[in-house]
Amino acid sequence: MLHPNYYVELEKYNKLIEAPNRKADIYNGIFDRYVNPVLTRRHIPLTWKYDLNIETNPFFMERLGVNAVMNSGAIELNGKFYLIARIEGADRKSFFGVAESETGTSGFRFWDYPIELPDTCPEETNVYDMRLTKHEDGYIYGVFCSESKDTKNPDLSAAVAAAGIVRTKDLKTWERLDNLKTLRSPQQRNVVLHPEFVNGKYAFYTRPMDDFIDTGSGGGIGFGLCDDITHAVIDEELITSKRKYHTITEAKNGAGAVPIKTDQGWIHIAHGVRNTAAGLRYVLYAFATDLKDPSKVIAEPGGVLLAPYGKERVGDVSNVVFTNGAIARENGDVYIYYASSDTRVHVATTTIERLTDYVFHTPEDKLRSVDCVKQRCEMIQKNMQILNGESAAQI
Ligand code: M1P
Repeated sequence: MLHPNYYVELEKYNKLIEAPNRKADIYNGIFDRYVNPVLTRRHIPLTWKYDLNIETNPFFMERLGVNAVMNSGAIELNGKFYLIARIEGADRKSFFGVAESETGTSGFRFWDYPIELPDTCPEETNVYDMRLTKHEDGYIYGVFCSESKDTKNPDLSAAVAAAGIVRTKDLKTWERLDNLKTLRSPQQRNVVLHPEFVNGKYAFYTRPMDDFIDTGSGGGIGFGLCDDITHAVIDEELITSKRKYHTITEAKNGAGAVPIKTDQGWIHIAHGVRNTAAGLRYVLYAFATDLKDPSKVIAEPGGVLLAPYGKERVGDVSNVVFTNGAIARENGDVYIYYASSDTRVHVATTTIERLTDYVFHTPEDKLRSVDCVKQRCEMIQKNMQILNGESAAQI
């Protein structure tokens, strides 16, 4: 028999999902943040957490709790917005669920069941952070981190990260392909499939790393080509956006959303990581690559595109924003889905026109204080001339 508390909790759940969202009153001219997150652990359907039967669950307890909903792949299909969220159970294992919305800024509702990926990899312990690519070959690909215990290392926490690959046409039926093999990098995370063929091959953004946490000798976001997506092997990885000393990417960086095609180049929204006394700080940054050669960086604004702000700064892994999904619509609107502090998912909206202006006209990082302050003073000086001209005109 159904527990009566179900209806009490259902009312709260529906109220949460039906709550409207609105733009936050924070201005930077680049994008708008929204007041409410679009997905949290409270968005998880009750049926995923509770045993609804009063006989087997008399106290209406959460039997299978959910800790967080975060890093989400994003795609638009038939005018609707879909997020493939990373859902972390109370048991620390992550899995994927599809949430659907009409507006992209509110009303995200999970489908009835989470995704059950084909179990082709017996050593795989954890899966997370799926990037969704609508590829020109007609499939939608999901590339995610497939994590296993490092059995060669006696440290209990030692793990190996690889890129798992699935494909689908409808987000319902998933075919699992072989994990990506990168012959020169022992570990991979933050791998993204480029939406178009490059020189007739599948192209991946990679993140070469020597270790599970430290990228070590990995110099930044990699790029590699492969012939066969069903047994994907990359021999050589070129470095596109490089890690640089005393910048937001010093400790590591990684590809985020699938690059957005514009008239002037591919726009990438990635994450950069620096180390601080309070631990790693993750922020989003953007850069553009050449339309014909997407490995070639043609514009890289200095500094942060989006950093953790206010409540976003606190969560399971504080001081983190992370994206693995953005939707660019035909009308030019762009929805950037980003998680804060490995705990919840937000949206920021902008347009292709604004993003292009940001990427191509924001000054680059001059890398040294003396040059950075000079860069700023030059802008101030021009502004002073404009302001003085205005005041003179008013006299
Ligand atoms: O905890 C912050 C992020 O850490 C990892 O990112 P990266 O591989 O760049 O360090 C990922 O595990 C990501 O899921 C997580 O949000």
